[in-house]
Amino acid sequence: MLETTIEFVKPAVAKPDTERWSVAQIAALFELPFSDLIYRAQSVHRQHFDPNAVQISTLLSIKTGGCSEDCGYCPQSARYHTGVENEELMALNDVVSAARAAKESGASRFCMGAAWRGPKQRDLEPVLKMIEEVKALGLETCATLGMLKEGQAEQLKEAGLDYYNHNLDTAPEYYGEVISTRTYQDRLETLDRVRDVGINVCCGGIVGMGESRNQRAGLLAQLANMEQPPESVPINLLTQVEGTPLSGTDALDPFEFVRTIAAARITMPQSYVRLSAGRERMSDELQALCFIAGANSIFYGEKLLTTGNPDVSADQALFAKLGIKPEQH
Ligand code: SAM
Ligand code: DTB
Ligand code: SF4
Repeated sequence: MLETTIEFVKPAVAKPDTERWSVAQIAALFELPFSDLIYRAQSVHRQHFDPNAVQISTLLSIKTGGCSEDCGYCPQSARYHTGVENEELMALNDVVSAARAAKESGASRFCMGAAWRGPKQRDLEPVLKMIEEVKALGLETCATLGMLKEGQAEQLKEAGLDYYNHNLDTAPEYYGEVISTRTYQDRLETLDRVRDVGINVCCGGIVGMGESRNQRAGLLAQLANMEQPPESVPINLLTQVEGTPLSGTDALDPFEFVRTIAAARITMPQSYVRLSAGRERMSDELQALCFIAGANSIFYGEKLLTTGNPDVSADQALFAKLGIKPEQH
């Protein structure tokens, strides 16, 4: 198949040309013999992080389903028949109880997700209250609410939001195959708004959507070449949900997934690389390889937003077997 390559979509603030990773350089990392790549990633990891500490975040879907967007991977889009019902925004008390439970089971960050194209002002106000109360429990706060309009990032910052998650999802040239209702540029604008008000950026993507290796490298180039790369980089392995357009996509080779983690670690040495969606279908051994390749964050708790995640007891057993300790903030 003929593949067009867009080298890099320049965000408003990007690294100078001399400091950038080219897509070809990142693709060359993917081509390394597996041991050489892992050795390099683990060496970089040890220069910047405790190799035996993993940050843990718990996710809660505060507003599930009925989303207007057409993201081809997403069970929450109203356009696909996936069995996910359209629910209202959760009540404040229920969110705070879930956050308290997450803290008790060892999470240091609580991430609230909403199936919105972006928040309307009347949506944002109750979420600001949730952020304030979750923060008051002594947890780091994170939210993922879609695109932000002018002035909204300021309000989130004011409420005490520590991180905003907004993913680029894939390389610019593959993006149009997956989503049509918002552009890559829209996403970069939201990320700039978040960065400008001093909220930490959580931004990554999904692999296993049928993209090429070059396109996986292209996603990483886009992230690594931001003037300030994201503090947190979630790497999701597509969770295929029946009814979504991407259901039935050929599964990604697990070693290719580990290579993606390693390349993320090498190109973004100071970022937390989060092993995100897809862990439920990964063996302990595969997850251990991901940690060795530089992943140092996970989503913890039995559910992601609408799909499953490993049992807390399974994660605790895995951490014990590997001598990994949860990182405190
Ligand atoms: N609606 C908001 C938005 O799209 O920005 C926030 C929630 S949205 C579900 C957050 C992210 O979850 C998406 O950007 C995508 O990267 C990830 N995601 C959604 N469905 C997924 C799936 N089936 N497999 C892997 N990742 C998925
Ligand atoms: C991210 O990168 N992955 C999380 C979080 N950010 C919001 C979401 C994964 C969702 C997986 C599909 C679901 O559970 O609905
Ligand atoms: Fe909506 Fe977010 Fe799902 Fe896209 S990823 S359909 S914006 S909930």
